[in-house]
Amino acid sequence: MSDLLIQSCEEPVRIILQKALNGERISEKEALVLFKDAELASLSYVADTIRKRLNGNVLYFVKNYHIEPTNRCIHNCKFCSFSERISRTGWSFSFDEMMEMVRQLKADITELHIVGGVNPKYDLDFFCRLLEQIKKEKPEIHIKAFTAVELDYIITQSGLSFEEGLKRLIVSGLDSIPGGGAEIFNPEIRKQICSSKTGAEDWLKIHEIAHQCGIPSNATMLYGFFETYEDRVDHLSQLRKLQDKTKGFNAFIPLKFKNKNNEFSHVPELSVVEEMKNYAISRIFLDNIQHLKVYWPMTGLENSRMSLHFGVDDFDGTIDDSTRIYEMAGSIENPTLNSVEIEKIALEEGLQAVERDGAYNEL
Ligand code: V47
Ligand code: SF4
Repeated sequence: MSDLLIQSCEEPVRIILQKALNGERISEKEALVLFKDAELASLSYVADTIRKRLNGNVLYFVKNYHIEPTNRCIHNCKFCSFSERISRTGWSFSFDEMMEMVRQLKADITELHIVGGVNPKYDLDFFCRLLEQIKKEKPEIHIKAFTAVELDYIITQSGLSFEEGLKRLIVSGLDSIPGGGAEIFNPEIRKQICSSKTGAEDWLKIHEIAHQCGIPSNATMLYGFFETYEDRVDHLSQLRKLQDKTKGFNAFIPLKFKNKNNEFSHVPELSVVEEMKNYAISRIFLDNIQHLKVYWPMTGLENSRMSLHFGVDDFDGTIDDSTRIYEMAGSIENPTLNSVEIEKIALEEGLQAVERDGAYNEL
């Protein structure tokens, strides 16, 4: 039946999908053809087949907690609903306040995700001390912290090279780097959506150095403004090239632009069809990145469930109502799921939920 689906596609889509099903790498041009001409049902079939081949019939999740140190930020990204400039309620937690959050963590939390605005109040020494103290309190916890944009700022301010700065953070307890700040690599689009922020070259360089220093990272792509399919394919291609070199990316996380409470509120959000298509083509194109993650607090539960049929194998985390970034952009309020709820979602979608730790070891 599903092979019939592929056979019924017109050329060249049929040939490209057959190639992907055979385990062959597709080119940038071929990915573009899929974006422009492929039917959603056939993309779903191929992405789902690849997901099963890579990860079995499993839906991974992690018990995690987010600390967002501050929403006071020197940058002015037009899509941001989180920064004090837009939300009008600002915070910047002190060392002790963040340590109190760590002490209050439930015993079964295995991953701490620390990401916030770029705020000169915090420097490299501050974050190294914070990491050291967290590891003293919770030696087993995996700390995934600081986007390349935050790293760029704190390391540059310290006068160290990226390599020296990253090594200091790693010695202090940093275990991996989250995927934020990648946005879309095309410099022209970046100029329009986040002009002051770390450019694509430095974003990629910081991740490359982190991989060389022995820690993994994730990668994101923020899409759905006025970028073209060519821009998205170029973004995916730059990630695939770096991954060929370092093998350091654990997961890719596509993030569809949400338009509430930001300077781009006039830009309409993409349809769910476009969103699912983007998951599927990401899964097909990124043949060297093991996991495709849906960040459910942002995507919403209904669409997140649907994404499990378009190549996604990683549901991110339990979150425990610890993030504000997406709620502010118009997503789920008070996001939290327990493992029983994630297991139920997995089962209803024909998958088996498997708890993982921050390093993707099954627990
Ligand atoms: O870099 C900000 C995006 C990112 C909006 O690595 C928006 O495990 C859509 O990267 N609409 C930060 N997206 C979050 C992030 C992340 C989240 C969860 C897990 C991981 C991981 C990484 O959020 C930003 C930006 O691309 N973002 N505003 C918005 N209005
Ligand atoms: Fe700052 Fe991040 Fe918001 Fe940009 S997206 S303004 S870097 S908090």
